[in-house]
Amino acid sequence: MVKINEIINFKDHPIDNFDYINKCKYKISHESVLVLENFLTDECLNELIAEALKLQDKAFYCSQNHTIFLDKYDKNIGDKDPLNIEVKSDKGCVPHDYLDAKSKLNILYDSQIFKNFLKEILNLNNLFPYADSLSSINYNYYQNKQQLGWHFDNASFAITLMIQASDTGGEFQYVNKGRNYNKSYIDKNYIKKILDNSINPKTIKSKPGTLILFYGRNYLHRVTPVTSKKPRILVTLNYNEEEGTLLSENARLTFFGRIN
Ligand SMILES: O=C(O)CCC(=O)C(=O)O
Ligand SMILES: [Fe+2]
Repeated sequence: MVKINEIINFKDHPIDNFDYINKCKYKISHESVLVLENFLTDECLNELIAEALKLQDKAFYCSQNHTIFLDKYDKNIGDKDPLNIEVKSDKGCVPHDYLDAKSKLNILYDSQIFKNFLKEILNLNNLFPYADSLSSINYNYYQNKQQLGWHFDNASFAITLMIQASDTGGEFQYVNKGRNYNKSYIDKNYIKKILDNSINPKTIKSKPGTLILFYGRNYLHRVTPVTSKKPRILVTLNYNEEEGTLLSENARLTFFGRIN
């Protein structure tokens, strides 16, 4: 059986250590994101790169325009309202059911040590997989010219694992102001400035093996267009606080091209 220390680089990231957990908690609460470089062992990263390349031709590519809330443009509102401005997203996605049961991603995703770490850092009571067979773990492929437009996630937090960086472009950008979901607060002027490119967002250029945690429902974020032949490949590890959650059929059709 594969042990979790064959997957996670415990030397740099002792995720079951009290002091390390507190350091991570401090970071995410002060900087809004937590970036853990070299999170995976070299052996695991190499295996995941091979798996990602093997599954690449199974990716479903979607191209869509959407608002920052991932909604459709509402012609009754018009484009003066920043919440109704359209941006473009196109990327490929491999759903969970294409992964081998023995994939190290499944072992990491189900690992109690890893889930306890996430619960501590993100102050969550529970973490459950999606109840559908597609949405829990996804490989995402951003080919040349592909991007993810500015958006807020529907889920409160996001966990990503970089597998392969593009040579150029494909940068993760975010701002940590503009919305407080729990307080129903949204700053339209600030959002307009982001969409106009008149505010410089923060940029993270992550290397393969980097784990990123961020509050995607409160912080507007995007991935800039890839400008190299080499695609950007990234895994999203998607959990829910409630047991039995399904990704909506509409979202499954959009991102995976099928419902089950
Ligand atoms: O690809 C990334 O780095 C971010 C992905 C993301 O924001 C999303 O899937 O909602
Ligand atoms: Fe997102």
